Amino acid sequence: MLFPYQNIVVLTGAGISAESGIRTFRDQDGLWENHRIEDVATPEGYLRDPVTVQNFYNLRRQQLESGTVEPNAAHLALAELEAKLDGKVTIVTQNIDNLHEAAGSKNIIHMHGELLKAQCSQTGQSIEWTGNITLDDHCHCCQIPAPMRPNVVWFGEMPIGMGAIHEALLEADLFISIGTSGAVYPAAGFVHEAAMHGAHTVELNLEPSDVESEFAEKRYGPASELVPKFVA
Ligand code: BJW
Repeated sequence: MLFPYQNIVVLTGAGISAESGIRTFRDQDGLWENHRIEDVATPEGYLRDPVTVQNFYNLRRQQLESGTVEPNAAHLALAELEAKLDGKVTIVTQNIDNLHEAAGSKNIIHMHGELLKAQCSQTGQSIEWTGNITLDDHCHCCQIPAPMRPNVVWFGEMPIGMGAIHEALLEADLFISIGTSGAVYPAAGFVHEAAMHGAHTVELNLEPSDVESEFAEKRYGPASELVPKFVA
């Protein structure tokens, strides 16, 4: 049977990359077990202690650049779906890794930023980045060069691409949420928005998320098994 949808929005979270060896945030052994959110994922934390915050992201960037992290069957199945579908697949990812790109997906919105980019702390302008970001790295866009910071969205900051995301949700006939706890807004509200506009909504996760009751259909298990089966 042909996949019976033509406008698909896929929201992904840390759970889709867990089986590729990237730590999630809120699970046992997640990143928030050893770090306080307010220290490493807020603009205030960065202002208080930029070295700790840069280190937190430098270590995660090193992991991505080490060549040991590869897309898993879930990333690959989504890329295959986009390639074969007679329609549109928009991946809205909260992840800052590059595993959707590595799998071959093309239409990706990184709403919480990208680890392999740095941004000017003054203007927000971003550029491709490899290696560590240090306090000595400054931008080329300001008259008085400003420090570079990780190109990520911290609590209290505006997520990236919200206009394009709302547009995609408006048109969607299918909304799939994969590997996200539903603990962080505005992403956790997308299921409601998609359903209001008439999309069928599906949760694929290891366990029920905080917004599980909003979904019309749910399947629980590892993403690498659920996603290829669902999009086949
Ligand atoms: C598996 C698996 C396997 C494991 N297979 N599954 C409304 C109400 C209340 C509060 C707010 C609200 N609106 C905004 C707020 C404030 C705030 C917020 O949400 N606070 C909450 C604490 C309530 N939001 C913000 O500040 C956001 N900005 C904002 O709202 O701007 C204003 C605005 C106004 C109007 C419109 C739009 C905007 C910004 C949020 C920024 C989040 N940043 C982080 C850090 C990014 C950089 C980095 O990576 O370090 O983003 S925090 C962290 O959480 C990261 C993630 O992207 C995000 C979500 O986490 P995720 O991906 O869900 O991971 P986990 O660990 O939570 O869950 C993993 C899941 O996978 C689990 O369910 C597992 O079971 C599952 N899993 N293995 C399948 N193998």
